[in-house]
Amino acid sequence: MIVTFCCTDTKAEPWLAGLRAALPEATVDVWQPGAPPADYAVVWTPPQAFLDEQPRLRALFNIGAGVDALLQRRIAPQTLIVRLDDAGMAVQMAEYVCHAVIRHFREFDAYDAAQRQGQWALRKPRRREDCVVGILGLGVLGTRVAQALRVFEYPVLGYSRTPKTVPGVEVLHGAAGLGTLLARSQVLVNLLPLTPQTRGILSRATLSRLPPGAYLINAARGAHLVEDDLLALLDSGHLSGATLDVFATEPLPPDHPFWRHPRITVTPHTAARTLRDESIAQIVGKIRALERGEPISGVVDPARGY
Ligand code: NDP
Ligand code: OXD
Repeated sequence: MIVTFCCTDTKAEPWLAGLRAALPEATVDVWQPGAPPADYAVVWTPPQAFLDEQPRLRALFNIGAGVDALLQRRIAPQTLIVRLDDAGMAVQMAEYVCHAVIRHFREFDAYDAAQRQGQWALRKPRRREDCVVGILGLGVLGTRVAQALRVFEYPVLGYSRTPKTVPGVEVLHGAAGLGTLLARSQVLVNLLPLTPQTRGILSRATLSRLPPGAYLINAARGAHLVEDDLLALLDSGHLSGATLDVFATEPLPPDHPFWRHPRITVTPHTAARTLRDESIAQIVGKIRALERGEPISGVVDPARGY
Protein backbone atom coordinates (compact mmCIF):
# COMPACT_ATOMS: atom_id res chain seq x y z
CA MET A 1 0.00 0.00 0.00
CA ILE A 2 1.31 3.47 -0.88
CA VAL A 3 0.25 6.43 1.26
CA THR A 4 1.35 9.82 -0.02
CA PHE A 5 1.55 13.01 2.02
CA CYS A 6 0.88 16.18 0.04
CA CYS A 7 0.12 19.13 2.32
CA THR A 8 1.10 22.75 1.73
CA ASP A 9 2.15 24.82 4.78
CA THR A 10 2.62 21.70 6.93
CA LYS A 11 5.86 20.26 8.30
CA ALA A 12 5.95 16.77 6.77
CA GLU A 13 8.40 14.88 9.02
CA PRO A 14 6.21 14.43 12.14
CA TRP A 15 3.26 13.35 9.98
CA LEU A 16 5.41 10.84 8.08
CA ALA A 17 6.78 9.43 11.35
CA GLY A 18 3.28 9.05 12.81
CA LEU A 19 1.79 7.50 9.67
CA ARG A 20 4.73 5.10 9.26
CA ALA A 21 4.47 3.98 12.89
CA ALA A 22 0.73 3.37 12.60
CA LEU A 23 0.89 1.74 9.14
CA PRO A 24 4.12 -0.30 9.19
CA GLU A 25 3.01 -2.31 6.15
CA ALA A 26 2.67 0.83 3.99
CA THR A 27 5.17 2.93 2.07
CA VAL A 28 4.59 6.48 3.29
CA ASP A 29 6.33 9.38 1.53
CA VAL A 30 5.98 13.01 0.59
CA TRP A 31 4.75 13.45 -2.98
CA GLN A 32 7.33 14.39 -5.62
CA PRO A 33 6.41 14.80 -9.29
CA GLY A 34 6.74 11.40 -10.98
CA ALA A 35 6.50 9.40 -7.71
CA PRO A 36 4.64 6.05 -7.87
CA PRO A 37 0.85 6.51 -7.74
CA ALA A 38 -0.74 6.31 -4.28
CA ASP A 39 -3.56 4.20 -2.86
CA TYR A 40 -4.36 6.80 -0.21
CA ALA A 41 -3.29 10.41 0.22
CA VAL A 42 -3.17 12.77 3.19
CA VAL A 43 -3.64 16.26 1.82
CA TRP A 44 -4.12 19.96 2.44
CA THR A 45 -4.55 22.15 -0.66
CA PRO A 46 -2.59 19.73 -2.88
CA PRO A 47 -1.50 20.98 -6.32
CA GLN A 48 -3.55 19.82 -9.30
CA ALA A 49 -0.36 18.20 -10.67
CA PHE A 50 -0.44 15.72 -7.76
CA LEU A 51 -4.07 14.75 -8.42
CA ASP A 52 -3.44 14.42 -12.15
CA GLU A 53 -0.83 11.72 -11.42
CA GLN A 54 -3.14 9.49 -9.31
CA PRO A 55 -4.91 6.84 -11.42
CA ARG A 56 -5.64 4.49 -8.52
CA LEU A 57 -6.27 6.74 -5.52
CA ARG A 58 -9.00 5.24 -3.29
CA ALA A 59 -9.30 8.11 -0.82
CA LEU A 60 -8.02 11.61 -0.18
CA PHE A 61 -7.85 12.47 3.52
CA ASN A 62 -8.12 16.23 4.05
CA ILE A 63 -6.32 17.28 7.25
CA GLY A 64 -9.01 19.83 8.05
CA ALA A 65 -12.78 19.86 8.41
CA GLY A 66 -13.39 22.31 5.56
CA VAL A 67 -13.00 20.97 2.04
CA ASP A 68 -13.79 24.17 0.11
CA ALA A 69 -10.20 24.54 -1.16
CA LEU A 70 -9.87 20.85 -2.04
CA LEU A 71 -13.11 20.89 -4.03
CA GLN A 72 -11.62 23.58 -6.30
CA ARG A 73 -9.40 20.81 -7.71
CA ARG A 74 -10.30 18.20 -10.39
CA ILE A 75 -10.62 14.91 -8.52
CA ALA A 76 -11.41 11.55 -10.15
CA PRO A 77 -15.03 10.62 -9.33
CA GLN A 78 -14.06 7.21 -7.88
CA THR A 79 -11.78 8.81 -5.25
CA LEU A 80 -13.44 9.28 -1.86
CA ILE A 81 -12.90 12.74 -0.36
CA VAL A 82 -12.76 12.44 3.41
CA ARG A 83 -12.80 15.35 5.88
CA LEU A 84 -11.46 15.32 9.44
CA ASP A 85 -14.40 14.26 11.53
CA ASP A 86 -13.88 16.13 14.82
CA ALA A 87 -10.49 14.55 15.76
CA GLY A 88 -10.27 16.97 18.69
CA MET A 89 -11.50 20.03 16.77
CA ALA A 90 -15.04 20.22 18.12
CA VAL A 91 -14.04 20.80 21.74
CA GLN A 92 -11.62 23.53 20.64
CA MET A 93 -14.35 25.23 18.62
CA ALA A 94 -16.69 25.00 21.62
CA GLU A 95 -14.02 26.71 23.78
CA TYR A 96 -13.46 29.42 21.19
CA VAL A 97 -17.13 30.29 20.71
CA CYS A 98 -18.06 30.01 24.40
CA HIS A 99 -15.13 32.29 25.25
CA ALA A 100 -16.30 34.90 22.73
CA VAL A 101 -19.96 34.70 23.79
CA ILE A 102 -19.16 34.90 27.52
CA ARG A 103 -16.69 37.74 27.02
CA HIS A 104 -19.40 39.68 25.14
CA PHE A 105 -22.33 38.81 27.43
CA ARG A 106 -20.45 39.42 30.70
CA GLU A 107 -18.84 42.62 29.28
CA PHE A 108 -15.31 41.52 30.17
CA ASP A 109 -13.84 44.07 27.73
CA ALA A 110 -15.46 46.82 29.81
CA TYR A 111 -13.99 45.34 33.02
CA ASP A 112 -10.56 45.21 31.35
CA ALA A 113 -10.91 48.89 30.44
CA ALA A 114 -12.04 49.71 34.00
CA GLN A 115 -9.01 47.91 35.46
CA ARG A 116 -6.71 49.97 33.24
CA GLN A 117 -8.33 53.08 34.81
CA GLY A 118 -8.05 51.60 38.34
CA GLN A 119 -11.87 51.64 38.61
CA TRP A 120 -13.98 49.22 40.68
CA ALA A 121 -17.01 49.61 38.41
CA LEU A 122 -19.86 47.12 38.64
CA ARG A 123 -22.03 46.71 35.58
CA LYS A 124 -25.74 45.89 35.66
CA PRO A 125 -26.32 42.12 35.21
CA ARG A 126 -27.77 41.25 31.82
CA ARG A 127 -30.67 38.81 31.37
CA ARG A 128 -29.35 35.49 30.00
CA GLU A 129 -32.69 34.79 28.32
CA ASP A 130 -32.12 37.91 26.20
CA CYS A 131 -28.78 36.59 24.93
CA VAL A 132 -30.11 34.24 22.26
CA VAL A 133 -27.25 32.65 20.32
CA GLY A 134 -28.01 31.68 16.71
CA ILE A 135 -25.65 29.15 15.14
CA LEU A 136 -25.46 28.87 11.36
CA GLY A 137 -24.40 25.28 10.61
CA LEU A 138 -25.21 22.43 12.99
CA GLY A 139 -22.71 19.86 11.82
CA VAL A 140 -19.82 18.30 13.73
CA LEU A 141 -18.64 21.67 15.07
CA GLY A 142 -21.91 23.61 15.31
CA THR A 143 -23.63 20.84 17.27
CA ARG A 144 -20.78 20.66 19.80
CA VAL A 145 -20.81 24.45 20.17
CA ALA A 146 -24.59 24.42 20.71
CA GLN A 147 -24.27 21.78 23.42
CA ALA A 148 -21.48 23.71 25.17
CA LEU A 149 -23.50 26.96 25.14
CA ARG A 150 -26.49 25.14 26.65
CA VAL A 151 -24.31 24.21 29.64
CA PHE A 152 -24.20 27.97 30.37
CA GLU A 153 -27.99 28.13 29.81
CA TYR A 154 -27.92 30.49 26.84
CA PRO A 155 -30.98 30.05 24.62
CA VAL A 156 -29.64 28.51 21.40
CA LEU A 157 -31.11 28.51 17.89
CA GLY A 158 -29.50 26.44 15.16
CA TYR A 159 -29.71 26.52 11.39
CA SER A 160 -29.02 23.60 9.07
CA ARG A 161 -29.75 22.78 5.43
CA THR A 162 -31.96 19.81 6.27
CA PRO A 163 -34.28 19.41 9.29
CA LYS A 164 -32.59 17.92 12.35
CA THR A 165 -32.95 17.54 16.10
CA VAL A 166 -30.45 18.66 18.72
CA PRO A 167 -31.70 18.36 22.32
CA GLY A 168 -32.18 21.77 23.97
CA VAL A 169 -31.73 23.64 20.68
CA GLU A 170 -34.46 25.07 18.46
CA VAL A 171 -33.39 24.00 14.98
CA LEU A 172 -34.52 25.94 11.90
CA HIS A 173 -33.92 25.41 8.21
CA GLY A 174 -34.90 26.89 4.85
CA ALA A 175 -35.24 30.58 3.92
CA ALA A 176 -38.00 31.24 6.48
CA GLY A 177 -35.92 29.52 9.17
CA LEU A 178 -32.95 31.77 8.44
CA GLY A 179 -35.15 34.88 8.75
CA THR A 180 -36.50 33.69 12.11
CA LEU A 181 -33.01 32.90 13.42
CA LEU A 182 -31.64 36.28 12.35
CA ALA A 183 -34.54 38.22 13.86
CA ARG A 184 -34.03 36.54 17.25
CA SER A 185 -30.24 36.16 17.59
CA GLN A 186 -28.36 38.61 19.82
CA VAL A 187 -25.20 36.68 18.96
CA LEU A 188 -24.73 35.12 15.53
CA VAL A 189 -22.14 32.34 15.18
CA ASN A 190 -21.14 31.16 11.71
CA LEU A 191 -20.06 27.53 11.39
CA LEU A 192 -21.25 26.80 7.86
CA PRO A 193 -19.08 25.14 5.23
CA LEU A 194 -18.08 27.43 2.37
CA THR A 195 -20.18 26.43 -0.65
CA PRO A 196 -21.69 28.37 -3.56
CA GLN A 197 -24.88 28.65 -1.46
CA THR A 198 -23.14 30.05 1.65
CA ARG A 199 -20.47 32.31 0.12
CA GLY A 200 -21.18 35.91 1.21
CA ILE A 201 -24.03 34.85 3.51
CA LEU A 202 -22.84 37.31 6.18
CA SER A 203 -23.76 40.43 4.23
CA ARG A 204 -25.61 43.66 4.91
CA ALA A 205 -28.83 41.94 3.76
CA THR A 206 -28.59 39.24 6.46
CA LEU A 207 -26.67 41.00 9.23
CA SER A 208 -29.05 43.98 9.21
CA ARG A 209 -31.88 41.57 10.08
CA LEU A 210 -30.21 40.86 13.45
CA PRO A 211 -31.60 42.84 16.41
CA PRO A 212 -29.83 46.18 17.10
CA GLY A 213 -26.69 45.63 19.19
CA ALA A 214 -26.16 42.06 17.98
CA TYR A 215 -22.68 40.50 18.01
CA LEU A 216 -21.05 38.39 15.24
CA ILE A 217 -18.65 35.46 15.62
CA ASN A 218 -17.24 34.08 12.34
CA ALA A 219 -15.10 30.96 12.77
CA ALA A 220 -15.90 29.21 9.48
CA ARG A 221 -14.42 30.86 6.37
CA GLY A 222 -13.54 34.46 5.50
CA ALA A 223 -15.47 34.29 2.22
CA HIS A 224 -18.73 33.91 4.16
CA LEU A 225 -18.39 37.53 5.25
CA VAL A 226 -18.73 40.67 3.16
CA GLU A 227 -16.10 42.58 5.10
CA ASP A 228 -17.16 46.12 4.09
CA ASP A 229 -20.75 45.34 5.10
CA LEU A 230 -19.58 44.35 8.58
CA LEU A 231 -17.57 47.57 8.93
CA ALA A 232 -20.59 49.65 7.83
CA LEU A 233 -22.93 47.92 10.31
CA LEU A 234 -20.44 48.36 13.17
CA ASP A 235 -19.95 52.01 12.29
CA SER A 236 -23.72 52.62 12.12
CA GLY A 237 -24.07 51.01 15.57
CA HIS A 238 -26.39 48.26 14.34
CA LEU A 239 -23.85 45.62 15.38
CA SER A 240 -22.01 45.97 18.70
CA GLY A 241 -18.91 43.97 17.79
CA ALA A 242 -17.39 40.92 16.16
CA THR A 243 -14.93 38.14 16.87
CA LEU A 244 -13.32 36.92 13.64
CA ASP A 245 -11.01 33.94 13.21
CA VAL A 246 -11.09 33.67 9.41
CA PHE A 247 -10.60 36.23 6.67
CA ALA A 248 -10.95 36.68 2.93
CA THR A 249 -7.15 37.01 2.78
CA GLU A 250 -5.02 35.04 5.25
CA PRO A 251 -2.76 36.08 6.86
CA LEU A 252 -4.83 39.23 7.38
CA PRO A 253 -2.84 42.00 5.61
CA PRO A 254 -1.04 44.40 8.01
CA ASP A 255 -3.02 47.43 6.79
CA HIS A 256 -6.43 45.75 7.06
CA PRO A 257 -8.92 47.87 9.06
CA PHE A 258 -9.99 44.86 11.16
CA TRP A 259 -6.64 44.88 13.01
CA ARG A 260 -7.27 48.23 14.63
CA HIS A 261 -11.07 48.35 14.84
CA PRO A 262 -12.02 48.93 18.51
CA ARG A 263 -14.95 46.52 18.37
CA ILE A 264 -13.38 43.69 16.37
CA THR A 265 -11.35 40.89 17.92
CA VAL A 266 -9.03 39.17 15.44
CA THR A 267 -7.50 35.71 15.91
CA PRO A 268 -5.26 34.02 13.29
CA HIS A 269 -7.41 31.06 12.09
CA THR A 270 -6.82 29.19 15.31
CA ALA A 271 -10.32 28.43 16.62
CA ALA A 272 -10.00 24.67 16.06
CA ARG A 273 -6.53 23.47 15.11
CA THR A 274 -5.75 20.19 13.41
CA LEU A 275 -4.26 17.93 16.09
CA ARG A 276 -1.68 15.67 14.47
CA ASP A 277 -1.87 12.57 16.67
CA GLU A 278 -5.68 12.52 16.76
CA SER A 279 -5.83 13.11 13.01
CA ILE A 280 -3.35 10.34 12.19
CA ALA A 281 -5.25 7.90 14.42
CA GLN A 282 -8.51 8.78 12.68
CA ILE A 283 -7.08 8.58 9.16
CA VAL A 284 -5.31 5.27 9.81
CA GLY A 285 -8.51 3.83 11.34
CA LYS A 286 -10.38 4.81 8.18
CA ILE A 287 -7.72 3.36 5.85
CA ARG A 288 -7.96 0.08 7.75
CA ALA A 289 -11.76 0.12 7.55
CA LEU A 290 -11.65 0.75 3.79
CA GLU A 291 -9.15 -2.10 3.37
CA ARG A 292 -11.64 -4.36 5.16
CA GLY A 293 -14.37 -3.14 2.83
CA GLU A 294 -16.25 -1.31 5.60
CA PRO A 295 -17.97 2.08 5.28
CA ILE A 296 -16.40 5.15 6.93
CA SER A 297 -17.78 8.45 8.25
CA GLY A 298 -16.77 11.90 7.06
CA VAL A 299 -17.08 11.23 3.33
CA VAL A 300 -17.75 14.49 1.47
CA ASP A 301 -20.46 14.82 -1.15
CA PRO A 302 -18.81 16.94 -3.87
CA ALA A 303 -22.20 17.94 -5.30
CA ARG A 304 -23.33 19.28 -1.91
CA GLY A 305 -19.94 20.93 -1.34
CA TYR A 306 -19.32 19.59 2.19
P1 NDP B 1 -20.20 19.89 8.76
O1 NDP B 1 -20.10 19.55 7.33
O2 NDP B 1 -20.15 18.81 9.79
O3 NDP B 1 -21.56 20.71 9.03
C1 NDP B 1 -22.03 21.68 8.16
C2 NDP B 1 -23.37 22.20 8.67
O4 NDP B 1 -23.77 23.30 7.83
C3 NDP B 1 -24.49 21.16 8.59
O5 NDP B 1 -25.37 21.31 9.67
C4 NDP B 1 -25.20 21.54 7.28
O6 NDP B 1 -26.57 21.19 7.22
C5 NDP B 1 -25.06 23.04 7.31
N1 NDP B 1 -25.20 23.62 5.98
C6 NDP B 1 -24.46 23.39 4.87
N2 NDP B 1 -24.89 24.13 3.84
C7 NDP B 1 -25.94 24.83 4.29
C8 NDP B 1 -26.83 25.76 3.71
N3 NDP B 1 -26.73 26.11 2.41
N4 NDP B 1 -27.81 26.29 4.47
C9 NDP B 1 -27.94 25.93 5.78
N5 NDP B 1 -27.13 25.06 6.39
C10 NDP B 1 -26.14 24.52 5.67
O7 NDP B 1 -19.06 20.97 9.06
P2 NDP B 1 -18.22 21.21 10.41
O8 NDP B 1 -19.17 21.52 11.50
O9 NDP B 1 -17.25 20.13 10.67
O10 NDP B 1 -17.35 22.50 10.01
C11 NDP B 1 -17.95 23.68 9.55
C12 NDP B 1 -16.89 24.59 8.95
O11 NDP B 1 -16.06 25.12 9.96
C13 NDP B 1 -15.89 23.92 7.99
O12 NDP B 1 -16.46 23.72 6.71
C14 NDP B 1 -14.75 24.91 7.99
O13 NDP B 1 -14.94 25.86 6.97
C15 NDP B 1 -14.85 25.60 9.34
N6 NDP B 1 -13.71 25.29 10.21
C16 NDP B 1 -13.01 26.32 10.77
C17 NDP B 1 -11.97 26.08 11.62
C18 NDP B 1 -11.24 27.17 12.29
O14 NDP B 1 -10.24 26.91 12.97
N7 NDP B 1 -11.67 28.41 12.17
C19 NDP B 1 -11.55 24.70 11.92
C20 NDP B 1 -12.37 23.69 11.32
C21 NDP B 1 -13.41 23.99 10.48
P3 NDP B 1 -27.08 19.66 7.29
O15 NDP B 1 -26.88 19.25 8.75
O16 NDP B 1 -28.49 19.75 6.92
O17 NDP B 1 -26.21 18.89 6.35
C1 OXD C 1 -10.38 23.35 8.77
C2 OXD C 1 -9.69 24.53 9.20
O1 OXD C 1 -11.17 23.40 7.85
O2 OXD C 1 -8.63 24.42 9.83
O3 OXD C 1 -10.17 22.31 9.40
O4 OXD C 1 -10.19 25.64 8.99
